[in-house]
Amino acid sequence: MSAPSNTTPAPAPKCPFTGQIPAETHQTTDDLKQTLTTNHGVPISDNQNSLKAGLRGPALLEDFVLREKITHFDHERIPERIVHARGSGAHGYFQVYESLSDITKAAFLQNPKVKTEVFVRFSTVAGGAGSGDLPRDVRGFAVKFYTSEGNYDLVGNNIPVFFIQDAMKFPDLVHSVKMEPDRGFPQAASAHDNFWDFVSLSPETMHMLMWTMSDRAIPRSLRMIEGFGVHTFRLVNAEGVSHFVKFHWRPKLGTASVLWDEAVKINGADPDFHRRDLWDAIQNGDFPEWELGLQVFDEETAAGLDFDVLDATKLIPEEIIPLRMVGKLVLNRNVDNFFAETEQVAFLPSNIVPGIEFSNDPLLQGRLFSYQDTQLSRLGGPNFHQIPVNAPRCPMRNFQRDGLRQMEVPKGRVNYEPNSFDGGAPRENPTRGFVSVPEVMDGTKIRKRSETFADHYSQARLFFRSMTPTEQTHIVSAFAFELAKVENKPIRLRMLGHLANIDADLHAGVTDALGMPDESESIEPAVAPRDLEPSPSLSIIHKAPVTLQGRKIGVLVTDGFDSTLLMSLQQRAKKEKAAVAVIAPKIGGAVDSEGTLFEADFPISGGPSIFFDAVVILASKEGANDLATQSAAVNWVSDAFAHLKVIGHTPEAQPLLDQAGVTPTDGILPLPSETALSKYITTAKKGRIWERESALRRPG
Ligand code: HDE
Repeated sequence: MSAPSNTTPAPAPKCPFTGQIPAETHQTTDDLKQTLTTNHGVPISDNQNSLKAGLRGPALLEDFVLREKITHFDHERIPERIVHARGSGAHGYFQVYESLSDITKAAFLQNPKVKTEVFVRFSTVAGGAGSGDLPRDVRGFAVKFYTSEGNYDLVGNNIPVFFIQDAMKFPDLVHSVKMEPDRGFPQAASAHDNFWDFVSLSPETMHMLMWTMSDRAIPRSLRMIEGFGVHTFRLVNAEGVSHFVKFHWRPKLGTASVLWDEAVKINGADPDFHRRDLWDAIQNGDFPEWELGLQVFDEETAAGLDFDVLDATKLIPEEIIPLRMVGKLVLNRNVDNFFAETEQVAFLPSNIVPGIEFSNDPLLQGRLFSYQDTQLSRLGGPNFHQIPVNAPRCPMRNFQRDGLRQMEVPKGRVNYEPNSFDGGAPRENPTRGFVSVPEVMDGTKIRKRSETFADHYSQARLFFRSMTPTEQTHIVSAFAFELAKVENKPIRLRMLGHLANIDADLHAGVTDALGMPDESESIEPAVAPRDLEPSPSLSIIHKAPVTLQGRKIGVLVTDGFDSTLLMSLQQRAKKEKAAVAVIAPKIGGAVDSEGTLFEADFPISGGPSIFFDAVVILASKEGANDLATQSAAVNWVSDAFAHLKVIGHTPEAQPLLDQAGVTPTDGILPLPSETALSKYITTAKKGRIWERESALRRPG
């Protein structure tokens, strides 16, 4: 049994006579229910001292209390996930809008009144468990549905395609992106030789690279990422009719990203930026929500597409097969214990339920084996399904027995089937049990890739050409940044050759940003790329919602500030479901023009403007003049400007703005009085001022 948790820290115990904190602190109790015990329940009398031979003598081997405590501590860490090691999880539920019985018999997709419990874990891929939240990386989006017919795991990413087409290449892909084996760096970064060497030798990675070099790989919040099942799956209805399906998660708050310069700075200022944001939102009752969208299509439609639906490096544009929105996912409960739940959760793409099936995607087929296998070493044996976060919520019975970490005590003589001893023992169920779609299989045993997988450039080109000019510039910059970190020039030149095959402007942009105009290697594509119809739905900026919901406004105040403006802003932000944080020169707060102290949420150094979506500077004349001499305050403002944020400011703040190089352009809004706040809110709802960027930053 674990000790009761205390959320408010108690003051250190003091001696009642002297008032001093004693040299050794013993917090004792007479209540057996509150008594500390060993793992085996033996009450502990002293939790501060080991058993010794004399006060100053050596420790005794018989001190079972010490040995148990230390042994447990020594094994507190389990092997971290080889990929997706850094993650954040939460509980919630999923609910369909209407019965999906036309396409699937899955029990949890039948009744709109049923809320199916879920556990969701978001993750980065390349970094270790202690790495920062904002590397340029794919995000994992794994959902475990505890359905009435067993656990269904939809283990997806925030990008709809993947680097490779066949599971055989996965260990090489992961080895190449992880820290280089001789030197042990870089951590959580694809910007190094090994990664670009591997991908430039694997043209199938080109489409995915366009996504990872785009803003999708640096999300603003886990609450603002899309999710995708990536592979093609099957849905099967009660009549046995099967359809192909692609799964999509759409965040209610819209999809949003940070800028690369922000990502770099956030990683330093708050490496837990995403984890904290998710935790805080749930804690505050702002439950993150996603809609589940399906692209459902039959074999004939699949055959008519100009790529193979079994190829995970391809997507089906929504403009070709629109999404059917079928239900919602709500995360409404933080974990009670990070290790027990987020760390020990075991997702298995092989966890499916009647009504949902796999396809022959060779990447998916490899995953069906890998995840089960991984859990054996990560969670110490075959009984990891008994860990509470992994256990099905519906009854589970079979004759699998024993093994490491067996937590259950199965009763009775019979541990096999068929048996004639126990009429009540579990038996197979031909009608309700899982039956696979009787797909005809007839092929030669072969180790080869299908030619229908050979076009590696057309969809990469489609993606680039579907972006707004701003997003294209960011992609160019990301390639330039990453390739500039590649020390071996031939790797850079090889990669530039691929970019030339994708798009001439992309190639020109990157070569120009690198200062390497005419040196690319020429790469002969296996299949010549085609010009496909652009898909605007792939652009984040194109479909950005006009909203402040879930966003955060940072308000910088100084002594003598006008608190009516602050309070009015707080009210308006609340109406928009946005949060406001107060930043003052010191954490103690600032005194307004009436002499009232307002506590701060952050001091300037601890609350840089990179944490916020829009900012306001409520400085008095003296306050602004003073802050104009302080680099932290000047950076706060110049960063907000360079990161294209809407900046509201009192006229008195002008000296600080001048010092920060803020020029009076779009999105710089003076706030002489409360009435100007409406315009501020309307402008901030539109998000960043993208038009500002070209004057401030060149690609590279
Ligand atoms: Fe994974 N992947 N993966 N993966 N993956 C793991 O499983 C693997 C792939 C994804 O929050 C591991 O339990 C292989 C695609 C997520 O716990 C491991 C292949 C997609 C998570 C593994 C892939 C994913 C993982 C590591 C190629 C998107 C984190 C620990 C055949 C559709 C789940 C673990 C969590 C985790 C293997 C490719 C998503 C090693 C062999 C494609 C979200 O088993």
